[in-house]
Amino acid sequence: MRIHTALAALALALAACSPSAPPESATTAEAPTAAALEIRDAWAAPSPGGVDVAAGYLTLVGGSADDTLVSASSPRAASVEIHEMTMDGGAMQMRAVTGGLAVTAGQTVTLAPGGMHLMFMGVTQPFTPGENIPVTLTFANSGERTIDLPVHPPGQTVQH
Ligand SMILES: [Cu+2]
Repeated sequence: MRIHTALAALALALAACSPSAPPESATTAEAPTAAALEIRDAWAAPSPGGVDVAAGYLTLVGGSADDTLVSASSPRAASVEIHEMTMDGGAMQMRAVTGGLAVTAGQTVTLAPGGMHLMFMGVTQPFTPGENIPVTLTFANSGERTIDLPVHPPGQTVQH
């Protein structure tokens, strides 16, 4: 009889410890708000006269879902390509990113001097400091985003 009493007491103790029902929040919690892809720190480097290419840079911060920067365009260039730098036999070369630029959820992709960049091809009017270059970025999931790239020399921050 003593053993049965001890077991009953133990069972009561365990029952007291376990919650009688799941917390309210567990059943009414909403899905986290979907975060949008962000475009930060966009700028373009000045281009010297007589050169028909120019480079633009920016930082992409992935949202809740994976995305891909598929293409870019600008009224200031015949075409805009997404370029990456690669080492080829000890020489730095650039080439177009094939298949788009992946922007994984929550990850940051930086386009900066010496690395990936937007390459403006067929530029007829040089990029001069102080002006803004409109660029439309097309993403597989986020659609089109049109932004302005302020033109300034590398290393300078944007003047507000
Ligand atoms: Cu390039």
